Amino acid sequence: PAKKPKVARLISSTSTFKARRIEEFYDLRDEIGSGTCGTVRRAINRKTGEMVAVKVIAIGNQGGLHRTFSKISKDGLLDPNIRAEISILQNMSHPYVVKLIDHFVHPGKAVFLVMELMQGGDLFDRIIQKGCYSELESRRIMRRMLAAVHYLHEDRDIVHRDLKPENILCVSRKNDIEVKLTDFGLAKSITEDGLKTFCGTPQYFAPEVLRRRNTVAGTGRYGKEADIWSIGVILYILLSGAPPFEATMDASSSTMISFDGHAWRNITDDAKDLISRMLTKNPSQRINIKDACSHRWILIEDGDTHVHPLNDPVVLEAIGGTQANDSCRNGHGQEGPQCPSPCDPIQNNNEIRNIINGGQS
Ligand code: 3AM
Repeated sequence: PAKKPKVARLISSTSTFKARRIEEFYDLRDEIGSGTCGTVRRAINRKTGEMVAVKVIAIGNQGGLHRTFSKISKDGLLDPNIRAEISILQNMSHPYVVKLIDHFVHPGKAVFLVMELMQGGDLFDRIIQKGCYSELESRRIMRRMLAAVHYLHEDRDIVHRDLKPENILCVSRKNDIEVKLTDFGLAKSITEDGLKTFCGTPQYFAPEVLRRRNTVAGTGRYGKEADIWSIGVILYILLSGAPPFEATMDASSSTMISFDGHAWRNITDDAKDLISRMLTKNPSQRINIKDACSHRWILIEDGDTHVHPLNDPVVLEAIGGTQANDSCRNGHGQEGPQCPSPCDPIQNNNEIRNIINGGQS
């Protein structure tokens, strides 16, 4: 009998990956956007009509996708990193984490991650459009992101390692608050020793991550605390429309954070206290995720119906099935109050984009 080709034998030997063709199950449509990991396209489930987003990670130099090929070799074998990303996503179930619905491997060509469709674009673009968020809105976004990170850190022992506004997606165009975390391309299960690989986006790097990079032998380690630092940077940007540190790689290890600018005039001390605790340089003194979720600024009663991370897991599971659509499930159809600190979006735009991107695409 004819021997099965080597590649097919190896692919089918990894139970996680199915050699099914995506076209049989999904009608691939227009491109939504592109990132460092390839393109994201809209698609429709042929059976149910459900609209989804499909992240296409190409192998080889096809269709203008040139960037991620090192992840999969040309003979179609999956790189352990991408295998790890899929495995992390497959086991993820949380109302504030973008859901992986399915995945397809086309040996030698591409990997397709079928994801829950987020209709509202990313938080980065929202910040650029709005200039900055009001304190009420920022708190509501933070609650959701802290709940997602609480799930990663406490329930799954995973560090995201690339928390930034580009990886926070909005459920709908009409709503500024309902957000979910995505892109686990750099996420890792934490070991007792802590993580050693240097990765992420410079603007959001914690000092201990920078220190590790600057050590020749790379002996430094970093863990969950680095994610908290990144959230602190995001909160600072939400409230002020500007980043806390210069884009240079060493800024966060040498500069004190300042709340001096005009934008901070009307921000409460509680908000500043949480930011200071998140942006504490010594990781062992930095606030942890549990305490951040229970910080008094986060717990202020403001009518938000957000799912608290310490709620019953059964409640979380029930709400986790909610699909993205144009009407907010929490009744936040209306925009929150306007930003109390008058910031000038046009003046800030280019500067923010440059600084946030930290010189990276
Ligand atoms: O290229 P832009 O920034 O417009 O918002 C994400 C980004 O768009 C979008 O794809 C681009 C590359 O990451 N994106 C990622 N995941 C998505 C999803 N699940 C998504 N859009 C909708 N649903």
